[in-house]
Amino acid sequence: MAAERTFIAIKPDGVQRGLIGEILGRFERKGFKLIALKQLIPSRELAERHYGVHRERPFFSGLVDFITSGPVVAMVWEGDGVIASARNLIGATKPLEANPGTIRGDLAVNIGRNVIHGSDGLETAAFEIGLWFDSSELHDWVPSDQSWRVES
Ligand code: IDP
Ligand code: MG
Repeated sequence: MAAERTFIAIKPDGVQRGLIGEILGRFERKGFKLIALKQLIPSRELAERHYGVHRERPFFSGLVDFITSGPVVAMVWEGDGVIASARNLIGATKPLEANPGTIRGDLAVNIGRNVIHGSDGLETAAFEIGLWFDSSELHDWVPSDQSWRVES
């Protein structure tokens, strides 16, 4: 069975606030494997497709304005249970309700500036990875210390 993968993006507020290293470090230290990483300013079309499920919501156009306003750091992380675990590392959508110890709980105060995105399920993850990355940008590899994290 193919290993589980999720799409994670540091939003423009996280990049502008200098939180890239802090956020990457949390995923690295947890023990997940980085499969892809790039910085880009998303086009409006990409942002609208990414947030397509929220198209009818009142905050949609503001959300698209924000996510296209500057560089985003887009990533794919891999590991058993990574989709749900990443959501736990990220914390609740409303930063004031996110638990301390989570990225949003520790680093954000506002729902419209909540620093990071993470896929919310298997189908969404596959859709978002395909939307943001070409398959040639995904790199499988074996970390040299893998046996110290995962039983073989
Ligand atoms: P998620 O990012 O935790 O998965 P979603 O409900 O999928 O949360 O919403 C997507 C993004 O839309 C949120 O991360 C947040 O930035 C923004 N958002 C959601 N609800 C609101 C709102 O009520 N006002 C403003 N922005 C919102
Ligand atoms: Mg969501």
